[in-house]
Amino acid sequence: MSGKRKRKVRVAFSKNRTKRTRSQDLTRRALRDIESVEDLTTEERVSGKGDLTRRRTVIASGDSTADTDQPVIDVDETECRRGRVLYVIGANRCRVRMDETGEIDCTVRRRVRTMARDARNAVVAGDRVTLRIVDDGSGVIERVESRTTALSRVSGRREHVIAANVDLAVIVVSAADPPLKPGLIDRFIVSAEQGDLKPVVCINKVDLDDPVRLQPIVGTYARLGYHVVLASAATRRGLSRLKQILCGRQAVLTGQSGVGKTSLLNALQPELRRRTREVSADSGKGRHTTRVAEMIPLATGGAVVDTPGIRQLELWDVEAGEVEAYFREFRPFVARCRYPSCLHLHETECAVRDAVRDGSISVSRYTSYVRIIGDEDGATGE
Ligand SMILES: Nc1nc2c(ncn2[C@@H]2O[C@H](COP(=O)(O)OP(=O)(O)O)[C@@H](O)[C@H]2O)c(=O)[nH]1
Ligand SMILES: [Mg+2]
Ligand SMILES: [Zn+2]
Repeated sequence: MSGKRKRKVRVAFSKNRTKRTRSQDLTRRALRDIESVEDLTTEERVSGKGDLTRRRTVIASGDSTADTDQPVIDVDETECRRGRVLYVIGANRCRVRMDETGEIDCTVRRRVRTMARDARNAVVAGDRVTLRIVDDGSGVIERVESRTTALSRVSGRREHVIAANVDLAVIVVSAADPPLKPGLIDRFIVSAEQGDLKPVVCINKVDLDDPVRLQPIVGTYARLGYHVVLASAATRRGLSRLKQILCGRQAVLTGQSGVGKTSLLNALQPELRRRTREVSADSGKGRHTTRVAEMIPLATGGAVVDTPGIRQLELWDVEAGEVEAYFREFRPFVARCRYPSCLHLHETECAVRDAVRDGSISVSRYTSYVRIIGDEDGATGE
């Protein structure tokens, strides 16, 4: 929870440099004298963002709550109920689970939408809301409470909040199909840390690979202090551990599409029977996948938000100098760099790069760091 944290102010700035080359250069230069770096260009696809007007986050001084975008609206509480948004239906409607009992379809009152930073996403899964029940039995959302945490990504040029008020981000990847990319785990970790969520790494589909091969990756994240779960929705391996981690918590399952997020939820709570990517047996066609983020209350207490796949994760507004903060193992070293503003790329007397050389920081983590900084300089990788 982040009652107090620095306030982020977003400012637009335009860029029309040729960044692709620059960012690749940057990566190469930074990694040149560090051993055992594989060919960077084949390991991950990098795609340009184009010449956009982009936005940057400026950390402003002073304390504030995580969400400063929702001004307080005065509502006559006596005729209102409180609830939690389960999922959004189109532009202006959502399904809400009320605190006392029952679920209800709601519309979002216009003034709530106009006051939200992003009117298209005035409410998201996990939002706590105050609503009034109207004559036809449906609800009208009168107020959205400040978000304590928010997992976001970029959609087009805009911030898209995926889930609010959750404290764990279970980053689901698969051992195979789609293949495991550590760089992607690191990106999801950054976006979780940025939204004040605690990351958990879950490697699913371990039935498709030799778990011994996964040990180095498990080691990397376990050493950082993150929970790592080897799981299989198919064989139920790791499910009791996952259940334990989720029990009583507010979590979001995040990760690429097809890694088995929905399958894991179904395996944890079979009565859900949520649709996965399987081809439907009767029609033999139609691929059903998770289309919207949906909060699902767990029988064990707590709730999990299942999210649609993210094909290309775009980080929301991370400033280059801010990235090091989300690589927790860098922290002991950054203070020892010669330059206070060191980005640990090609500055001299950089303690972070020394730590990579002597093995205290893993090359794969450092590579992810350099790529993320490179993206801020223009390009976005998957
Ligand atoms: N072999 C294997 N396949 C799995 C496992 N978990 C999910 N799948 C398959 O992976 C595909 C995608 O699963 P789905 O749950 O829709 O992924 P999501 O997009 O992350 O929600 C489906 O065909 C699942 O049957 C697993 O543990 N092992
Ligand atoms: Mg799904
Ligand atoms: Zn440095």
